[in-house]
Amino acid sequence: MKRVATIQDISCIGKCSLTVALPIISATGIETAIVPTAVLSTHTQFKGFTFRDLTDDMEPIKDHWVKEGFKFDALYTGYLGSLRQIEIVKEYFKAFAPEGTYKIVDPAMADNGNLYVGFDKNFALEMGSLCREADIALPNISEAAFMLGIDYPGEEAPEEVTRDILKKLADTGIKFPVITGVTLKDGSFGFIGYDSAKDEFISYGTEKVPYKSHGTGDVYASAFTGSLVNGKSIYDSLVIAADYTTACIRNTYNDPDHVNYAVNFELEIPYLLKLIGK
Ligand code: PXL
Repeated sequence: MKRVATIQDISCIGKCSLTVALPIISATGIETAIVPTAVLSTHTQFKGFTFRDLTDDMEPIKDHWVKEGFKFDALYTGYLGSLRQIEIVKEYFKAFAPEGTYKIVDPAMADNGNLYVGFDKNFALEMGSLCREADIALPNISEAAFMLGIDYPGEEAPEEVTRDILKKLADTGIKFPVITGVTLKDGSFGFIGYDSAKDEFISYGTEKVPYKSHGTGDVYASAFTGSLVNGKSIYDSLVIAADYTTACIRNTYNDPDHVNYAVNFELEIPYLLKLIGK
């Protein structure tokens, strides 16, 4: 069985980070090891959330895993709570990601042009340094702009602007940046990526649902990881993740009882498995 380790927080209510990554990646038939970086009562879009920092546990967990000789097919990181956690994740990469182990970084830290509560511009630049160590980095357009220290170009930035940002990310040393949640020229919704090794842009769009929610980046990155580790190509995995995430958004949009803090990712897991061919 394949094994992934994912490093991010537990938001007890919020359907994001580990409470999304664990069920989605496990459902695709992959053992999913977790490193919880913090425990929050809710994600940070709620007011008054509690936050228990688990940074001090991260290195002992790594050291124990090294002693036990655990191996991973991919390391996938999402929301990280501090600069020190970014540095510790780099140690995980050194310890567990030899050639052949995918390093997937979702620099989950901003949306709609705003950094999440608790982050500053310096943190965003440091996230850039983690993305430089990744095989694939999956920022949204806000995160991409913050990592470059440039003005936010808006959710519906023209494709040329997004491509320019991707090139700039590659110029900083990020090998394969993929900006998710973009609206393409034809009005469809998906991703644009830039493979610097091939000097090639890739993109894909699917039907746009007029609904915006939290946690969709986490759903996307988790489905991407599950698909990639199941042997799909990078491009096919990006497409599968786009189709699945859109289905989750559509499901939520059509559900009169939906919550306003996350998407109905659970109800579309059978569709994800179908896309992966499971
Ligand atoms: O979905 C990203 C995310 C992950 N973890 C925490 C968050 C958010 C977004 O707000 O607050 C704690």
